[in-house]
Amino acid sequence: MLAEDDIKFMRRCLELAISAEGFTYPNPMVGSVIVHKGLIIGEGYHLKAGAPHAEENAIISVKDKALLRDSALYVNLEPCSHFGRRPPCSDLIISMGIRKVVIGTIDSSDKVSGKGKGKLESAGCEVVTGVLEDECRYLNRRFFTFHEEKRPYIVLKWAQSADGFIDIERDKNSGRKPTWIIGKAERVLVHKWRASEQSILAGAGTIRSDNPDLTVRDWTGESPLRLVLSGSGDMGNSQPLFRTIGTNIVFTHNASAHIPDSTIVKIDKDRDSLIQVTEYLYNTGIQSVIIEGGAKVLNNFISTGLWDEARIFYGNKNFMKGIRAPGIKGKIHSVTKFSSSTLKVILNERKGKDMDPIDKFNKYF
Ligand code: AOF
Ligand code: ZN
Repeated sequence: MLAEDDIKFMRRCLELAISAEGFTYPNPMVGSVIVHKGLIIGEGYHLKAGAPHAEENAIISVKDKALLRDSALYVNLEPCSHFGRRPPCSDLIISMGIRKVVIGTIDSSDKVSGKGKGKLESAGCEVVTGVLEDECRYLNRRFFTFHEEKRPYIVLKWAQSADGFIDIERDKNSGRKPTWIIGKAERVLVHKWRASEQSILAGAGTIRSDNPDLTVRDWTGESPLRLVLSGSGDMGNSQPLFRTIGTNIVFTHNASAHIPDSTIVKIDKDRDSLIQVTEYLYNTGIQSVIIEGGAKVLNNFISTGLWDEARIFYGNKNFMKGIRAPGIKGKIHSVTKFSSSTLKVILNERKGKDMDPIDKFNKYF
C-alpha cells in the first residue's frame, strides 16, 4: 500500500481521536481505523478513561470479523501491552489475527514504551511506526509532557489592551468584574480551551478583582479543576468560585486557611512556589493547566520558564494606564483576527522539535 494511504488513514485516526478532547484524562486521545483492501471497514476511538480503548472499539465495529485476518489496523498511539482498566490491546489485536499494524507514535509512558510494539512483532505482525509522528505527538502533547517531563502541560492565557495593559487601575468604585478586552466569539473559544484542559489556575488577586467562575459555560464539556494561588489564604467570602459546585485547590502559605469546598495545599516559603504547584499537580495526576492570570502569576510562570503555549488576545482599545501585561518571547505559531481583538499563539521554543509540527497539524484540524 502507498505511504500516501498510510497518511490518509492516520489522519482519520487523529480526527477520530480528537473528538474526545477533554474527556479522556488521564488517558490519551486515541483513534483507530481498520482497513481491508484499501477500504475502511471499522473505526473507533477512546471516549473516556475506563471505557474501551480505540483499537477495541475499532475491532468491535467490524461486522465481518473474518476480514480482520487480511486487514491492517491503524492507530495514532502504540497499542498498550499492560493490564490497566482495560486488558492489553496488543493481545486483542494478535488474538483477532490482524497481521499488520500501523502506529503513529510510540507510547512513552512507563507502562507501554515500546512493549506493545514488541509484543506485536514477536507474534509475527508487520508493524510500521512513525506515520504522521509529529502530528500524533502534538495531539497528545499534554500526555507526553506529563509522562516525559514529569509535570503538567502549561498554557498561559491573557488579554491585553492595544497599549499593553492587562487591566485598568482598580479603585473601590471599580466593582468586582473583569475589564473586558475580548468579544463574545473569543469568549466562546476560551471556554472551549477550558474544556480541553484538566485544570485552570488563577491568582487570588484575580479572584478578588474579577470574581470569576472559571467554569465552562459557553461551550460543552467538563469544567477543569480550579486552582488558586494565594499567599495569605484570604479569599474574602463572597466569591462565586467558592459557592458553585465543584472543589477547588488553594495553594497557600497559610495551612490553617478555611475556604469552603477547597482543599488547602501548603506551599513552603523557602522553595519556589511554582515548582511546588507543578510537583503537586504531577503527583496527583493532573496533566494540563491553563493559567488565566493575573499579571503577577503569569510573569512568574514566564520567568521560571514553566510554560508551553501562550495564547494572547490583543484588544483594539487603549487603557492609557493600568496593570502592565506580561512580556513573553517565543515562536509565533498563529495569528487570528477577531472583530474586538487579535489572537496570537506563541510557543515556547525550548520545546523544540515536538512543537514545530503544530503548523502541519493545524492544516488538518
Ligand atoms: C487509552 N485509550 O485507546 C489507548 C490507550 O487504564 P487503561 O487500561 O485504560 O490504560 C490506559 C493506558 O493505555 C494509557 O495511559 C496509554 O498508555 C494506553 N493506551 N489508552 O486510554 C486508548 N490505546
Ligand atoms: Zn489499549
